[in-house]
Amino acid sequence: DNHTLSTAFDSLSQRPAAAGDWLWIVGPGAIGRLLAATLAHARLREMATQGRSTLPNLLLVGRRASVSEMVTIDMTSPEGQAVSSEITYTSIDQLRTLPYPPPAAIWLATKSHAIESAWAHVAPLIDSRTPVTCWQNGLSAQPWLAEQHPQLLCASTTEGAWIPESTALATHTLPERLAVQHAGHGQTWLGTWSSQADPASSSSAMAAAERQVAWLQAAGRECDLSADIGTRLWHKLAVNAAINPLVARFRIRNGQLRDRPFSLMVRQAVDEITRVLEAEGIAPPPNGWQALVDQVIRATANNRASMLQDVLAGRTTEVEAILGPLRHAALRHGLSLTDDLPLLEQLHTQLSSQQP
Ligand code: KPL
Repeated sequence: DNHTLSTAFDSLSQRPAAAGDWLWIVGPGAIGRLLAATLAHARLREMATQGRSTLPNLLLVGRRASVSEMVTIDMTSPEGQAVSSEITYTSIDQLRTLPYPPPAAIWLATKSHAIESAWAHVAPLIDSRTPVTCWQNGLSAQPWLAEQHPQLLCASTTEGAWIPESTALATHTLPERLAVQHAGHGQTWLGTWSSQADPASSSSAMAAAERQVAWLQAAGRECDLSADIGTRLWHKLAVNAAINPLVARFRIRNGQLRDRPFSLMVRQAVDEITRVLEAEGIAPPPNGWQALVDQVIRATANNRASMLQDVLAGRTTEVEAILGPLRHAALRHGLSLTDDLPLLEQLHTQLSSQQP
């Protein structure tokens, strides 16, 4: 039971009992580090000022073994302020052998293509009522996980974060200090995946979403509930699909998309994306897709987009999670990949052939 598990856990770690709920954050990449550091810092601040905290204990979970049970995340804010937080860490292989208390919630912050393997480790350790939140880009992890687990929440965020070169994921053992650069403040939306699920499970999923929004707000992040997270995810996918494949293919920073010939390619990509989203019945943003994409390019001009970073580091890219759902939607609606999406199709072929 919970009590025995937490007692065993505390005697193993020789630390005083950590009262309260546990949140597992699976995936110590840029977003996982940003989320973990943000919540850990806010929890410490609440503890110091109020003697208690509404925020959960955190367990960061990754593929790699670490030398110690605690890791330090060094987060630098967009304004250049540095904050360090100590966080409990375990490798995903050890999750099943260490007697951690069952989590109150799980945030899956892996890359989209790592979701199945992460889930294979996590699923046997939780019950069907545990709320699980998908933080993945694109729209392939979410529908897959919805088939596996009823209590599914999804997050969509425009927070920007990257991992400085020196602590990138190169070594076999996780370093004791993990850096993350919070590149820009953004907005996060959280919602339940399916409102058509059975009413009991969807109302508890909604309560879980409200609670998680409150955690992020208490930590000072812009975060709101979304009644239609599916549409939010399509909107982010549309922006990612217009930017990421092009900058990854041509190895350029986002801002270079404003110059010819790339600006013409962005226009064509946006036209192709618009065709699919119209067929799919996704309402455009108030000023249209092109204006939204131009605005994101302007705001992130200096960025190396995530897909470019993956290409440069020789990692698997999220091309399937981002272009896959558009291609599948196009086919569902009777569009032709070669005639209606020629540029996206070409980028998909080129980038898929480069996957390690
Ligand atoms: O989200 C992004 C990414 O890098 O994946 C964009 C919006 C393209 C900004 O770089």
